[in-house]
Parts: sequence; structure tokens; C-alpha cells
Amino acid sequence: MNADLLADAGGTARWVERLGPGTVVLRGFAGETAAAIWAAVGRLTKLAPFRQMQTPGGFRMSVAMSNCGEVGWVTDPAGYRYAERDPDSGRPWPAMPELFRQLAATAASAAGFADFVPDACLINRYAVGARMSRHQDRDERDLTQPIVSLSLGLPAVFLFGGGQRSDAAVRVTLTHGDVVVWGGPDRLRYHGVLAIKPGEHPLLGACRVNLTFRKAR
Ligand code: MD6
Ligand code: FE
Repeated sequence: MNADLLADAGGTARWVERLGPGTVVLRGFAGETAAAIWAAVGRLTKLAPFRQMQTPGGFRMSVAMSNCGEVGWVTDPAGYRYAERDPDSGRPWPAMPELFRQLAATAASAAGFADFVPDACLINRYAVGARMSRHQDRDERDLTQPIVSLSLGLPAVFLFGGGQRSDAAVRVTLTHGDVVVWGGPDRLRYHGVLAIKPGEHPLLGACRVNLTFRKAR
């Protein structure tokens, strides 16, 4: 097998962009593994269907969410938290596929975070027009652990801000197969996603899916 085939099986970035001291974009890192991950998302979301959760402020999110792993991120009028069970079914979240854990660990290691073992994977589905307002990810217990984020489907403009909500943000377009790893001094930077523009992706159709791998507990 030549190097290109190996690269295409996932685990090698086509190129790397640094967004901060603890943040890199690994372009095309998922390679052909993206299709297998997308197929797995289909199986997982039969068990734990996508749903639009409510924020503590009572707004319905435009992004539809599901989870796999030992715990899953949920929001409702009582607040944000990690929960061991899917609140819609009362059942534990589906187990995280080994393929997901491997991709996350390999990406984290490529970005300089050794021994990353995610216990939660939040699966976000964006229809055209869906967006994610600016937020920090701070519900995880150990903030020395990075977050690994995989983008699939339609492109998205990712806003990467600073430590204060009002700090200026850089705009980064994330496309199918791109992985962002962030942690260390960047772990609490504000970030968001602009409304997804209409389009059609050959594999996913008119949507974007983002998986974020976390060590929540
Ligand atoms: C998204 N991602 O890309 C939303 N959070 O759809 C996130 O909110 C995110 O990509 C923490 C770390 C990486 C991320
Ligand atoms: Fe986030």
C-alpha cells in the first residue's frame, strides 16, 4: 500500500493550520474513514435519534443532537450537563464505536495531546440554516483534556474567538473530513458556527454533522 492510500484511510492530515497555541485544524484527517463514521452515525441515531434540545433559557436549538459513549451532553430548562442516559428513552447512550475512539486519539496525538481517551461523543446535525451561537465548552471535569471535533457534510464557517465572549473571532471554513483539536491554553475559548448555507453533499445531502469527542468525567 502506498503512502497516499494510507493517508486516505484516515489518520493523516492533508495539511495542518494552527489557530492558537493549543489548537490545530487537521485538514482532511478523516480521509476515507469519514464514510464509515457516517455509516456508524446512522446506526447510532437509530438507537438514540437526533432531537432539538431546549436551552436553559427555554429556546429550542436549531441544531439537532444525539450522543454516544458512557455519558452524553444534554440541555433542558434545568441546565447543561452530562447524563448517563438518553432522557428521551431512559436508556444508556449507545456505546462509542472503537473507530471513533481511535480517530479521536490519533488526532489528539497528532496535535500533541497524548493518551486522549474520550468517554463522550456529542453528535450535532445542522440542517441548512441551523447555527450554533457562541459558547464555551466547560461542562467537562478535566479541562486539561482536549476536545476533538470532526466535521462531515456541508461546509460550515466556524467562529473561533477568545477567552471573553466579546473578543474578536477568526472565521475558519470546516469541510468534510476536517478535524479540529483544541485544548491547553485555548480550551475555554468562545466559539460558534454560522448558519449553514444551502448545498448538497454527495454523502450527507443537505446537512452538516459534527462529532465532538470529549473526556467528560
Ligand atoms: C460544531 N462545535 O462544529 C460545533 N466545541 O458544529 C463545537 O461546539 C466545538 O467543534 C468544542 C470543541 C470543538 C468544537
Ligand atoms: Fe463547543
